[in-house]
Amino acid sequence: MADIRILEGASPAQVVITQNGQDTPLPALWLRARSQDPSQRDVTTGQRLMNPHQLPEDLHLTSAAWKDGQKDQLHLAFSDGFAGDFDPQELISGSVLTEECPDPVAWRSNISPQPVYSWPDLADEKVLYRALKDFITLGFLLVHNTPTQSDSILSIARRFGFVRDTNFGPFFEVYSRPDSNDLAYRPVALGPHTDNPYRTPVPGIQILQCLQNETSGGFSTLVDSLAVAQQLRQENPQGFKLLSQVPIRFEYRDATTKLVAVKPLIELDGQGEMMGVHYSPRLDDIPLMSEADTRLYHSARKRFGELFEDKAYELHFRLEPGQLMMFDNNRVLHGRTSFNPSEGHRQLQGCYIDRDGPRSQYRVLHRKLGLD
Ligand SMILES: O=C(O)CCC(=O)C(=O)O
Repeated sequence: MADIRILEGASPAQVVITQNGQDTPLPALWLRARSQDPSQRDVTTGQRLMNPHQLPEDLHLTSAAWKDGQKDQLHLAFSDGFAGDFDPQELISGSVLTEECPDPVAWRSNISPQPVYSWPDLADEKVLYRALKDFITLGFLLVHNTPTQSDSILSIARRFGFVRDTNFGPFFEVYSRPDSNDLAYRPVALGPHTDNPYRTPVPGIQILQCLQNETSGGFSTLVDSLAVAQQLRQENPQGFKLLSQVPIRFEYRDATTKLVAVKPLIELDGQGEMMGVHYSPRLDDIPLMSEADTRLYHSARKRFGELFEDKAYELHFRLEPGQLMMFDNNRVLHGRTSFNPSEGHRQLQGCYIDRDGPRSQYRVLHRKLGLD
């Protein structure tokens, strides 16, 4: 439990946050920028009206006191002449930068229960909240009993976020046709991959909905790259580092489009934590490196690929008409087994939405359902 204290006798005045018996000083520049005073922040949007970059570098507190002797409002005065009230709870929550979403939980093929929801049930906000929480944690959802009109996928997608239009249109039809502009539109097996690594930004979330499958094949697969990358990092830290540092090139082209992006296969954040992967062996080229570095890179990528195809990590299921999978395209890889179009028609529709849609809805529902 954290607490805000004024450091007795400090000069200049000093406010600290105390946690687990340890004091951490709150710098005047940090405090001043957090002011919620209406002269500093717009009351409706919470957006700042002043530019904290312009504060004097030697800014310090000239006084700190509890307002009216109560510990629910701090009154702080600063050397640039500004003085105002500060809520200690706001300072405590602001002391940790968080996205206000649950942390991801890596999963393998034995994940239980699987996050399966029925579309009509998602009309209930409590169920929707649970589904969003599962999605953020696990990176995927399976939704059954969805409407299957020819453009239902768009209204389904809009339930979760904003649709990302691309050169394939607001949504795309996945059925077998000769000479089509992507291997996804042929009956061949597709190994685990992320979609469109050649775009900037890469589409965040993909929805694939089954409208028809009269064939005995065309099973869907999902693999959590978080679980696979944890394993690779443990087995071969040097290989993991190479995959996260060496940029590779992804390309897509057809008669009217040429998309190219150069980036590492594994994307890390500033703290070295996994953000996601860009993985599509049918679309990538590695840079020219020395013989030795090429072998090292090859062996790391080969092992990564083996793990992606390892059944211990893979969910393997058949999407029936009206069922869909929605997955974080930068985290959860998808694939399908081959099918024989002469057995009958197989048709899926797909579309992309931005990654932040479900996260925004989750936060809004969290507050609305009184869970703050
Ligand atoms: O046909 C499928 O099940 C998946 C197609 C696919 O992987 C894609 O469109 O990216």
